Amino acid sequence: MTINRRGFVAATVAVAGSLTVTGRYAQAAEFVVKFGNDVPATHPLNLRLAEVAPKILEESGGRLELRVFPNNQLGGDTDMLSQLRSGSLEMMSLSGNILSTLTKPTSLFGVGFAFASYKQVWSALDGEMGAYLRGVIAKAGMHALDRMWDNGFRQMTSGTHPITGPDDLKGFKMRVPVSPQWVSLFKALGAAPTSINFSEAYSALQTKIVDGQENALPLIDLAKLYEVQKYCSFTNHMWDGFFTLVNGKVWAKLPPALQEILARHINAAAVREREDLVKLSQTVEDKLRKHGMVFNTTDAAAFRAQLSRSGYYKQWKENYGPEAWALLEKYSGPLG
Ligand code: X2X
Repeated sequence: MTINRRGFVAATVAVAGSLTVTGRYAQAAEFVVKFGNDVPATHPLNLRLAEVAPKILEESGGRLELRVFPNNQLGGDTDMLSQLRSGSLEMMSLSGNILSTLTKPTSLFGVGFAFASYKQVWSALDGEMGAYLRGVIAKAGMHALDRMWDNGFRQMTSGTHPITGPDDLKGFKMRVPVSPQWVSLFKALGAAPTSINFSEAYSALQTKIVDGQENALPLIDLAKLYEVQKYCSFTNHMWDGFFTLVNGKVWAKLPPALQEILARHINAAAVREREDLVKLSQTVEDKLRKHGMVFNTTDAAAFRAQLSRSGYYKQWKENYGPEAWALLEKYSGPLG
């Protein structure tokens, strides 16, 4: 095998972090689509995107090139979302909870302790609830692909003391993503939440601007949050997932054949990523223990009782309205 100049350049770019695909297509692609996201390059979302990018280029006959920018390289979620809206960024993956700063109902799946299993999650998001939320996103001028990526069931971590129940959260400075749903959830639990983009979360924990954060175990590991956190409490307080968003005008300009290729490959990648995350979850706890993290379990009923007492469920039921709330309870069972 000879390594030609182009091959060398491609390898250098990949090492630099943007998972650019070149290859035997000498000319620039007709459509170059940048895809930004907030998780490390080692996260299954990025590994699966890196796998389908060359397939998209190949199947489109070199017309459509997907360039992936992992790990907040293009800015934090808030920045990327403005770029996506203005059209300077073509695609991104984003938690529906964060997107809800623009499209309120897309945080519906983030209601605290709504989902208890992946079976509930995927029947809701691949079913009627997902279709409803994608409709809301379309009205806001963005196109959401059909299959969401898994970001996992979230657990709380702390640098000061283990969270064993709501009492341990009193006044606790919790980093949460930029989203009214998250702020409301942790306020209702008695904590002092601060909205910080994930791009700044590690340093906020390191400099002790906040005491803790909450995320799924695979991301706690891949983003090395164990370096700046000691305790991990199994709370499963929220499931979170990413929509794949395309700027509405960019989507409309893509010829239908290219839309189909892009959507099919990325939807398939998302479904594989869900399986990857489940597999990772089976081994990651041991790994984090080896890094010195200390684990404890908690009782969901105690947290839920606190949320009911504080009027959290009642408030969100009114906020989302009866139609959306009924759609949530159809999958989660009665809440409140
Ligand atoms: O910001 C987070 O914590 C993250 C990466 O999980 C989300 O995108 C919601």
